[in-house]
Amino acid sequence: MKKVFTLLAGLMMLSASAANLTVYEGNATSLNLPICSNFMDWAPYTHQVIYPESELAALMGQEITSVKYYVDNETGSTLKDGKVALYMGTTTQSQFSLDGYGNTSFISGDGLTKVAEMTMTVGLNEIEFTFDNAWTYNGGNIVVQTVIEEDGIVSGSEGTNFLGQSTSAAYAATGKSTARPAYFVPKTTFTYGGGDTPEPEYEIGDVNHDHSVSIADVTALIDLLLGGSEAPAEADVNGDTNVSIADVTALIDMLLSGN
Ligand SMILES: [Ca+2]
Ligand SMILES: [Ca+2]
Repeated sequence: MKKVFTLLAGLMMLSASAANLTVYEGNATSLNLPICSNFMDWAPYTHQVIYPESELAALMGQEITSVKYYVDNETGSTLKDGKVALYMGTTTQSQFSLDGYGNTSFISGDGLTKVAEMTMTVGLNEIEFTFDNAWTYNGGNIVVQTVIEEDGIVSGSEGTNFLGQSTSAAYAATGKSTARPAYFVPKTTFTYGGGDTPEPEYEIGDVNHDHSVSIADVTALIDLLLGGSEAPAEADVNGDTNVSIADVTALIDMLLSGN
């Protein structure tokens, strides 16, 4: 009976619910990234941030469904209105490089996908872009681009302070006609895993998970029964929801019959 529960628990764990990955937690602040509210009336003012692959292991193969940023309201900042679009993509660049004039180049927008847009409102502590369609991450450095899409009203010089980390290398760039490197990365939460985690697929009888059914699986199954260790679903060869000596017989029959 214990083995049945083990099998059921294993199957239930394959369906994952949404999870979060937060990167660049810190108390440094920026008026320019991820969205520069002082240029909220200067569409299409653009911001790009690179997130190196080394920070993103938890996201591998996952569907990302939102990106969230954090406002430092303790500095009394205000968030200007205006519509902002958010794009996701990957890049081989690990940072932005300087040209001889202190400028840089944006990563081409051609490979970026627009996933969300929202109108900024005053007083938010967190700004979360919920994606219209999930964006699947399959490795590489992520680039997130925000673009002021429709002008809002900007009065005075007050801006929105976002929390994050200062950096020595340029992981970000901002600008309109000219891209300038920036030495700040915003605290960012990626929400992922809205769908089911893909199940590894093994044939029934492939007890040792080497993607073939052979005499080695008989040995593995016997070891497993003698050792009392947790049985994979594939070990239930006869399909009676229990893993027992009867499955050894069923597996040998299967091998002998060539099915
Ligand atoms: Ca096998
Ligand atoms: Ca069985």
